[in-house]
Amino acid sequence: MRWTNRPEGSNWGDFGPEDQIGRMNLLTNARRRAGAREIREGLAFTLSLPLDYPGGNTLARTRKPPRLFVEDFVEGHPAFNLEMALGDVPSHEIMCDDAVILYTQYSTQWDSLAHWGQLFDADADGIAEKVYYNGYRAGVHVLGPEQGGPTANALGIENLATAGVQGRGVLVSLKRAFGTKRTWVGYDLLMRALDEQSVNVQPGDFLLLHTGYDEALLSMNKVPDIHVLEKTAAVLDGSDSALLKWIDQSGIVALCSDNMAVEGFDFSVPRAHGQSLLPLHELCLFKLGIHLGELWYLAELAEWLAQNQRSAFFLTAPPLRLPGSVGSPTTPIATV
Ligand code: UVW
Repeated sequence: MRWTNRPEGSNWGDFGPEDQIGRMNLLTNARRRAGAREIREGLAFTLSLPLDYPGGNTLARTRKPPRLFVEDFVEGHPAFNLEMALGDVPSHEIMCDDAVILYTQYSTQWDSLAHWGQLFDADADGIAEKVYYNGYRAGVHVLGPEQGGPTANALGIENLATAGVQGRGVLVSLKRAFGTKRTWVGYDLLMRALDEQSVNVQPGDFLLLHTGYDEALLSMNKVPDIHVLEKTAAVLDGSDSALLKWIDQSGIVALCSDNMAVEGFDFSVPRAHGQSLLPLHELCLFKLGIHLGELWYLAELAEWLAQNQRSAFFLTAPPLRLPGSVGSPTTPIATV
């Protein structure tokens, strides 16, 4: 057993001692079939930004735009627009190959359960250690450069990739409910928006929040203005315990949004020692194994759903099956 103590309010062990996908275990065959029944028109929406958005790295210093490059096919001959030949005999064919340096959490992405952990005394020895969901440990399972990493040998994003990420999605438009100014949405406001838009959230659902942040970001043409964006669009208020309780009890398998972190954060506000910086991350990724999707492009889907008085659809959103990675780009598709 990796842990003796489990965090208060966590579900560690409930899906088995070796579980690495958390609430995604609730995505059963029956729930996938229920999701597929939401397809009425066959119309599909791509829910990814172009992966070179937001642009630059001012929004998150450690996350940079993708960089494409090419290797030489033979020395001095890059494998791009390359005329092919077999030995000395030219053919009429040309070819391109490429490669990319991809910061996995730069743009439209999934956070894996190894993205956010905590100093917590899981082994009950009186000393807090660095642990992630279900007691997987930093330095033992999630390895930093000093241990030969970076690699998440447990909880890596490949676990989500093999979980069959298809099911019933529901979208609530926080933009429609609260406009495009920064609004901190706790339990009461979220319930109001769900109610006004007749969104029926069921266990096993993917809950998508459209805030309008995606449109603001796209309008900035890859030169994002962080000061404007900090005041733009709704964010969930992770400090609201009633909201956290509802997320737990709702049975959702994932929470996805068009903004940076689903929840709001303001690191300029002083905090008490040990107080969580991102309480919704703590609840979802560390305690319950609810995956977070961020920077999704939801504007067109939100618009169509509003015009058609609908909120549910079939969602397909696998990450890359990239062993050891703590996040991944995704190109989700909603079919209505
Ligand atoms: C943070 O570090 C805030 O991460 P993310 O928004 O990708 O969850």
